[in-house]
Amino acid sequence: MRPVTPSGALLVRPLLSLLLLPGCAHVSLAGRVPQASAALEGRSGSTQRGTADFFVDGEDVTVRLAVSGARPGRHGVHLHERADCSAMDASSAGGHWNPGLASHGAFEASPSHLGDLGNLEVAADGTGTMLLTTRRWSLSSGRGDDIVGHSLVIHADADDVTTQPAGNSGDRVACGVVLPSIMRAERP
Ligand SMILES: [Cu+2]
Repeated sequence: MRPVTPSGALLVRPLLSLLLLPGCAHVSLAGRVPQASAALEGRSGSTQRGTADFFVDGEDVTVRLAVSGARPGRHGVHLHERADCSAMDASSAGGHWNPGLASHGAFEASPSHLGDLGNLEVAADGTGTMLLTTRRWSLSSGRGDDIVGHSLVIHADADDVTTQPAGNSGDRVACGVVLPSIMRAERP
């Protein structure tokens, strides 16, 4: 269908947003190149896959997480300390990224770890997306709040954002190292 009148054109936007539902998370970041990404691979027996893309806009850092082949339900998501997903249970990623030595909590809660991202909701079809923006992180700054050099981990269970030190979120079922993007389209 091709809109030929102004009123017809108004229909295009809602139709497009229907086409861009979970699994294709380009809704608000269309055309932007991530400055860093983590390619997520299944661990602890999971075959799920996914991508976490990180975008910088002034002081804001946005993470867009998308997974497929995951178990439906809520899953704790954290940035873990070490850039190493090599272990089959992702234990090589170490504990939560927590340079401030704070207590574990919800995303951006006070207190919380710098790596606390809350929970990812996975739908019945095994896909899930998550979009969060924060000013607590930087990217390729070399500072203590730099997300590069850590790993993004998805857990088998929901993060209760209360239990120390990791929200009782169970096995590590996906892991990916955060790496600066090769494509630097937004850099001079
Ligand atoms: Cu974790």
